[in-house]
Amino acid sequence: MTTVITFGTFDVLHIGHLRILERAKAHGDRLVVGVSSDALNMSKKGRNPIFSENERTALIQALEVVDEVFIEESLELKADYVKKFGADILVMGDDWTGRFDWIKEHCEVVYLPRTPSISTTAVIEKISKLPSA
Ligand code: C2G
Repeated sequence: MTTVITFGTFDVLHIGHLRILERAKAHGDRLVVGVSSDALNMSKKGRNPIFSENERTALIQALEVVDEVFIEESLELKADYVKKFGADILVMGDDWTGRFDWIKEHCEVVYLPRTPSISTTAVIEKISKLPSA
C-alpha cells in the first residue's frame, strides 16, 4: 500500500485541481489531501479564499479519487503530516519546485507540471468580466 500526500488551497475548484489529484493518486494506492486553512491563506496571500476551509474540505472529500482529507494549518508542518499519515510520496505542482525538497528525508518528493491556462485567479477574473444579467 503506497500512500500519496498532497496539499493545496483548492479554492473555486477547477480542472487543474482535479487533474493534479488524479495524477497524484496514480503514484500510489491511497491519496491524502491537506487543504490549507483559511488562516494559512490569510497569512500567505493576505486574503480569505472565496470558499471557507469547511466548504473546500467538503468538496475535496467528495471526489472519488481522494481517500482522506485534513486541514493544513502551517506550511512548516509538512514533515509532521507526512509522518502522521504514513505518506510514502509527497506530490505538488511545479509552481512549488524545490520548495519542499527538505522533506526528502521523510518521503519521496515529486513535482508535477501544472495544467496550463487555468487558475483560481483566472476563473475569478473571467466571472468578474461577465456582463451583469
Ligand atoms: N495546480 C495545477 N494546475 C493548475 C492550478 C493548480 O496543477 N492550473 C495545482 C498546484 O500546483 C497545487 C494544487 O493544484 O499543487 C493546489 O493549488 P492551489 O490551490 O493554488 O494551492 P496553493 O495555494 O498553491 O497551496 O502547502 C501548500 C500550499 O498550501 C499550496
